[in-house]
Amino acid sequence: MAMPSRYHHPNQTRSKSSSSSIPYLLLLAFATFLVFKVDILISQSIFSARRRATAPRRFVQPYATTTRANGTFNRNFILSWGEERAQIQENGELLTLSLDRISGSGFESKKEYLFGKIDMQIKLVPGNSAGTVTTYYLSSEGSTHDEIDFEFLGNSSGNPYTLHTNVFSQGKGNREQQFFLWFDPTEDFHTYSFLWNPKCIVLSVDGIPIREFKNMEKTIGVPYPKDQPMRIYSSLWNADEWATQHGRVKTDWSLAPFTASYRNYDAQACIWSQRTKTSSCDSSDPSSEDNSWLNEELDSKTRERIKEIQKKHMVYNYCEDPWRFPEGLAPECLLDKPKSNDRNSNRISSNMVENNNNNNNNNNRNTVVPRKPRRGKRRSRSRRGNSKVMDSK
Ligand SMILES: *[C@@H]1O[C@H](CO)[C@@H](O)[C@H](O)[C@H]1NC(C)=O
Ligand SMILES: CC(=O)N[C@H]1CO[C@H](CO)[C@@H](O)[C@@H]1O
Repeated sequence: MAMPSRYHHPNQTRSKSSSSSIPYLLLLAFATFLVFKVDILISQSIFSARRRATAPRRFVQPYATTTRANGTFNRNFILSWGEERAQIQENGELLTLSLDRISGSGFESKKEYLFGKIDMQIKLVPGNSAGTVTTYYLSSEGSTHDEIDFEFLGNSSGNPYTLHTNVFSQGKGNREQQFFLWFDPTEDFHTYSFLWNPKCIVLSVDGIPIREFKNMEKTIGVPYPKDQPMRIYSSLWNADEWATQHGRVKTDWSLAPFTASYRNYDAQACIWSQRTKTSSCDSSDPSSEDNSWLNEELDSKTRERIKEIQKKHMVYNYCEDPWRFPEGLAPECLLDKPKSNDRNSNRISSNMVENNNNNNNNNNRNTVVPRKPRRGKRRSRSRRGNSKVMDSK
């Protein structure tokens, strides 16, 4: 620094004329300026370091204060696998999943729910999404798990996504219904909703119900998901060995990373406590919360509308696939058929087989019944994408 040089020659400085001290004064002024400047720099960097240290803490804080409306995804979900491929952005209001050759990614809800009305807006992988599958589902854990599925099977450019749906109860699924959507699900966000209450499960797209699974335990003994709490899960992964056109069209990795986006998550749901084995809806004051969704049921008009939608947009229905179920269709399938005068159920089911032959002349024995993407245990990472898929044929 400049300072010491002054002390090296104290006498010389004094004995010289005032004009010769000017450079020293300048030097002193410069040194003072430098010290001051460094001080500012140091204090600035301390400040920004502190800010950096506190920012992440704020980021993962599970509960926002009431003054902060942002942070929906941070509050409700964890990024469960795929490392940096899953990201929460825009103040916690946008979540993206991506898939590359090495891994897909996924997220899941922090909490478990026993019943809920849950909306999510999703924008799917655009362009050539062949081989990719975006899942969005509710699931409990264990070998006799319950599960309610939306799965989006990608396709080559210009060809439609398949919206695949299923309902598992006590470990048993085989209730696939598939749809082609009436819009391009990659162009914009669309809302996909679960209504799950003790009476029924309804899947809706942009508020339009496309599928209902009623609680028919009492009437025909079909198990209904009502005792096991579920989490919300979503993932984007590669399933090109089966997903697109029977596995004939593979993922084009030159287009990676593939990205799907989520926003406007909104839920009314009963939060399950593992510790007390109770649901928040049991204890909550019914007058303080609007839990009317817990008793919601479809009216006959809406059921008619579902039939219309299905007639137009459904491309696969387990209830119309006797080849796959030679031992007989699921009992709930026989209920939904229009009542004929003949009450003999055997007769009804044989009529159905004939109807199927007429209605589904495109659906022959080769109908793709998607192999279910199996998930690993909760929080298991890449295993989910790599795990064996079940061949239901
Ligand atoms: C992709 O498009 C083809 C042709 O339209 C269609 O047959 C198929 O079901 C679509 N979906 C998948 C997942 O292959
Ligand atoms: C849901 C919500 O409040 N979103 C807001 C988050 O913050 C940004 C600005 O930082 C707003 O534009 C959003 O509307």
